[in-house]
Amino acid sequence: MPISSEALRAKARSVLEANRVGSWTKPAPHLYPHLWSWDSAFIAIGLLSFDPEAARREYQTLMQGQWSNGMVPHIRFDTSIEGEYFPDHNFWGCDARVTGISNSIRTSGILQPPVHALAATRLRRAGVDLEAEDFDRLFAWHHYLMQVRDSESMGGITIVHPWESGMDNSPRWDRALFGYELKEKPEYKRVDRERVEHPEDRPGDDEYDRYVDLVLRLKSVDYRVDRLPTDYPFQIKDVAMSAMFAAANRELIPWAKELGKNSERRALEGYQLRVLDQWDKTFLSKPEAARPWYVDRDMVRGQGVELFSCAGALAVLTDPASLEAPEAWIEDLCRGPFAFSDAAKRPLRRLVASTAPQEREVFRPNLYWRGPVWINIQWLLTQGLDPESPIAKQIRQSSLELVQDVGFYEYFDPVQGTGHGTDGFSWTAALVLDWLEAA
Ligand code: 9WN
Repeated sequence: MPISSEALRAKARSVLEANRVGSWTKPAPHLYPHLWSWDSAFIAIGLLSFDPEAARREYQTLMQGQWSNGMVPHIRFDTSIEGEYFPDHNFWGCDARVTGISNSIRTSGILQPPVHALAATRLRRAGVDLEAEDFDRLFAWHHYLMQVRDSESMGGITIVHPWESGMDNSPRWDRALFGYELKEKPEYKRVDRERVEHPEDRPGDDEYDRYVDLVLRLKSVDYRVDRLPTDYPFQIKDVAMSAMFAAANRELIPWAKELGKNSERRALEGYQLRVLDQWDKTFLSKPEAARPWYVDRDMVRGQGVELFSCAGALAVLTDPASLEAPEAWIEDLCRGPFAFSDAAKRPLRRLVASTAPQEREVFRPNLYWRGPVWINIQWLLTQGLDPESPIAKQIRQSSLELVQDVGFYEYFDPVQGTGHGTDGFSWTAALVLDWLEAA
């Protein structure tokens, strides 16, 4: 079906406007009432198409949550509201003693994927005036990721909680999450399931028990990942996060040059080499396989997390030596492990599901990161591919058609072709705007 660009653009814009709270934007009207890190980076990119000044404010509000150690936290809370989201800022307990920044800014104690430099670069290319201080913040963020989250110098970012990945209940985490004994069921009350049409599309209580247990363990060391006890059960080098890091880090190098920041430039070049030189050693699944595939590395168990998920496909952002033709590779994956059965109601043949349909035991087409198609993943894939290639055009076109037909949902069931999670989802709108702008 042809895309009606003007109508889609107007609807996308109204989604972002409806979710706007002063200088920043909620990911969704009811389910997510605070500022989320990678959401706001995507939102800033979308805002560029109609309000560059709002894009700058969004981006800077997000980055002002940065801790004094460089970490950009996954949530910056709106402290004027209470009880609308669990866990709230009181539960996290990240006050100035923990964050090293003013008590007037309350955040969570973990991170999300480092797409921030991608957003900053897009803003700068569009003529938004970012300052040297904005560069310094990004540099401190990348330095933190390499120093604290890659303390072994393996060239990959370690996450310590599934929420850090942004792909919370992905089956990638099942073994690590359920592979340790939960000594005591934590006390808490979740509110997310009251805020969606289909509560069964959200992660289960078993998962939440462990999400909360991990938060409590992290809280006991003031979220200092460099001080985690040796028995901390969830430590995984995240292949998607590391690919996003490499793509974002690459963008920072010319900015450092432009500012004449030579020691920072050298450090960033060093980070880039660290990731690229060791990419295959850290993430390549089976070196002898005809088709390369990339998986997370479980640092506790010392093994790869063998699974076909969208995370491995995001290697296109990194440009590793083992990946000769990323476009042909994605085409091949879409015909192989990511192919949908012929019974699928929608022609989503060129979209990459969060978990590959071939992973029959764990694939659930409507359940969050266990199968649905997410728009930010399709967008990230298109950033790593030649924009003129047929596959990049197909991913973009199929995504736009899906949103046009179904709505601005959080995620989409690729078998039924239906929208799930929350409606009015900001990054779906933002990235649609960006694609329309680029067309
Ligand atoms: C936990 C806001 C966030 C996204 C994540 C998505 C979901 C939160 C939740 O919503 O996670 O951080 O409560 O489920 O998984 O990617 O950033 O949209």
